[in-house]
Amino acid sequence: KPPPRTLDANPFAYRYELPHTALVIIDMQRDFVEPGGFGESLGNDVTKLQSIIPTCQAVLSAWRQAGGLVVHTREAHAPDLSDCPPAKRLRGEPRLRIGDDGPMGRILIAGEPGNQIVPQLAPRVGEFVIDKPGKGAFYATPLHALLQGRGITHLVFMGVTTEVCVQTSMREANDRGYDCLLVEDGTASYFPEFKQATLDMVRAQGAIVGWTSPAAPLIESLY
Ligand code: C5J
Repeated sequence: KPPPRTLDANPFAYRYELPHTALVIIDMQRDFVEPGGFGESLGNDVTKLQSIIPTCQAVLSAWRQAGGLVVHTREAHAPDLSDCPPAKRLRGEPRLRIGDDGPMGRILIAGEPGNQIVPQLAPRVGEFVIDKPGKGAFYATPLHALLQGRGITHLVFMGVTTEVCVQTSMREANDRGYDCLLVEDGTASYFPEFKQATLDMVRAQGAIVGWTSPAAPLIESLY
């Protein structure tokens, strides 16, 4: 049995066993990271999210080399929008709504070019790709059953956006009993102050939602 691994994290050390831990990369899809997608249609500067790609690549590469389980998620709706509540589609004043035709295909629809994960972090054969209709990765998806079936108890999160899909997924995971670590430089928001607040709130009160750490000590713990 491989020994448990430990890394310096906030608010205290994070211990995990690789065979019982999954790397979960949230929504690193073109819709949020490239111009012409859902993120930009909501009025956001999407270039803010692109800076984390090299860090995500470094963690993903070390995780793959160590032989850990990898899960990618995408915020995606069925082409007939049967899994998109009208309240979600009609919220706010976006330039393009979910399902509308955009420069990267239909906005936030499964199978469209904009819904694909950025090429630098493209899933490999054997890795899981979860399409999720909500912000949280556990709502209306097979993720919990999949993780339980593989004896996973710990989750390491990266991806976008920190305070929306990443935080929602981490809270869902925490309530289901997973010990969660959020990679500080592997997550980004269109609003840097929201990212900082999220990091602060998840690790407050003795890791009430989970731990945070930079990528470097995590990568070191994998060798
Ligand atoms: C958003 C996400 N921000 N992936 N989705 O709507 O965080």
